[in-house]
Amino acid sequence: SQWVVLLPLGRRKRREVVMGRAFVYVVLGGGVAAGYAALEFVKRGVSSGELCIISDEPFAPYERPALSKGYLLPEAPARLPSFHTCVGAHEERLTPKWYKEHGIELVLGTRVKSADVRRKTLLTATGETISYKFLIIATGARALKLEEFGVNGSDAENVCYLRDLADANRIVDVIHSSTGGNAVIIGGGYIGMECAASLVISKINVTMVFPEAHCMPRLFTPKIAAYYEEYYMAKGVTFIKGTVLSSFDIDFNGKVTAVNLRDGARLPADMVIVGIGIRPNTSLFEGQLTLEKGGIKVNGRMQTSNNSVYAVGDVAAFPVKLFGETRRLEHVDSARKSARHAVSAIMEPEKTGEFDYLPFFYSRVFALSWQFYGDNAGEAVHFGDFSGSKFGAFWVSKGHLVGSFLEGGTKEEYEAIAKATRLKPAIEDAAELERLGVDFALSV
Ligand code: FAD
Ligand code: NAD
Ligand code: ISD
Repeated sequence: SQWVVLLPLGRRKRREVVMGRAFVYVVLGGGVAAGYAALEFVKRGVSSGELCIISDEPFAPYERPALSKGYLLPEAPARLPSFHTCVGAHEERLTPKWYKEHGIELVLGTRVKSADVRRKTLLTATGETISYKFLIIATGARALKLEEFGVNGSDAENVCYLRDLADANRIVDVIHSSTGGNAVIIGGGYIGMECAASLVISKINVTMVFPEAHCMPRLFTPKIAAYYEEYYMAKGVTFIKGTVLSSFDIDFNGKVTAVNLRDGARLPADMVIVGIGIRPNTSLFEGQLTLEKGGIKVNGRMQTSNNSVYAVGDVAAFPVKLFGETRRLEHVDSARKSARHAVSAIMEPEKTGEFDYLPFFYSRVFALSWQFYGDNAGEAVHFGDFSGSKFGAFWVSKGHLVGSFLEGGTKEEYEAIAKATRLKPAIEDAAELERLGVDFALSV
């Protein structure tokens, strides 16, 4: 519904007309979680005019994972509308027309600049006040900037980050002007590894620089990392490990021409991609909601410290029942499922239990494809053929299987490691687990 309020403003108590709208449900943020929340609201019978999604991006929710994979490829690149949510989970593709047909208000290209959880209102940068009965916070995260590590140059024309479609379009332009040239990738995490593959395919010479001893340090063991690094090196990628950049050489046109490293090396560069981690977008709610692990703390119903407010996706720190502790996960499966769970908890509270989530991460680059389930805690037991194309690892903690990684598996094998990880079977003989490998999971 629409409403108009007369507000006393300033010392002279001027009265001003403020336009506003009221909805039963508001999703703040229009990314992956918002798209899956919308689908779940419709499945559970939301009425026309009850739901509003507010996003500062000018697009209806889309599958963000496509941006570091298909979107950057030189041949038949992925483009909207092909990857609107919810195609990533093999569900309906929700185009802007779909939202319209279901009476869902998409407020796009609009930033929310403040929130008042006591009054149940959001104030947009366009001056509109949007009120809600239930709010789902799905603001995701922002890319960390080099400046936060004391290095300037993020605003150079050919220095790129990757969080949203605008960033991806910029990378595509810079790739086009760098063909045959040199790229330096700062960071050895997901963005670094996936972008490196896309750049190699686009015929750009890639050097990756990161401070740790191996790539993907948050998840991979040294042995797993060595496999991927060797594969990448065979594709022409150079790894410079154990150091960080100290400065850029920038020309008169505002373009980086070289990257200087703390160890004294100087790398000529036609383009730079920075992937050095993220920070959840919590700032609107700091001082209003309880935070934990850098995110907004929620219970097993995705409900924050305020009963009317839920949080999902990258921004939510939720109890992972399987581990008995609160975690904040930065992956798409978690965003999709936490969003659906929140909607279920709001619309059918009596039928909704605690979120019981098995963490799932994956990546696909070149001809490689891996999946990981659970927790990489305890001791890693590697299995399979590390000189071939199918291998993996199980993590064993306190005598139980808690995590599983598999490269090159079949659908059946991935399902088996997921099931086995959820069951947390007791492991008495690590040597036997190593010998059986994926067959262990298939036998559980
Ligand atoms: P997001 O999808 O980031 O959506 C948040 C939305 O909120 C954005 O649209 C943002 O603009 C908007 N917003 C924020 N603040 C405001 C505000 N104040 N006002 C209005 N709007 C606001 N995970 C995987 O598991 N596998 C992958 O292969 C994978 N690939 C990825 C590739 C890339 C390039 C990136 C960046 C991430 C990838 N991820 C992947 C992670 C995954 O995409 C995220 O976990 C997921 O997008 C989180 O969903 P979300 O809805 O919480 O946040
Ligand atoms: P990340 O946390 O995966 O990796 C960050 C990397 O930055 C570290 O591995 C480290 O090598 C590097 N680093 C840290 N400080 C540095 C410094 N001072 N100088 C140089 N390097 C430094 O984060 P990301 O790669 O930026 O990815 C961003 C987000 O996108 C994450 O949430 C990630 O989960 C998500 N993402 C996920 C996937 C996937 O799941 N397949 C793919 C792409 C992006
Ligand atoms: O989940 C995903 C993923 O990894 C992608 O690349 O969604 C996208 C595409 O499958 C959607 O086009």
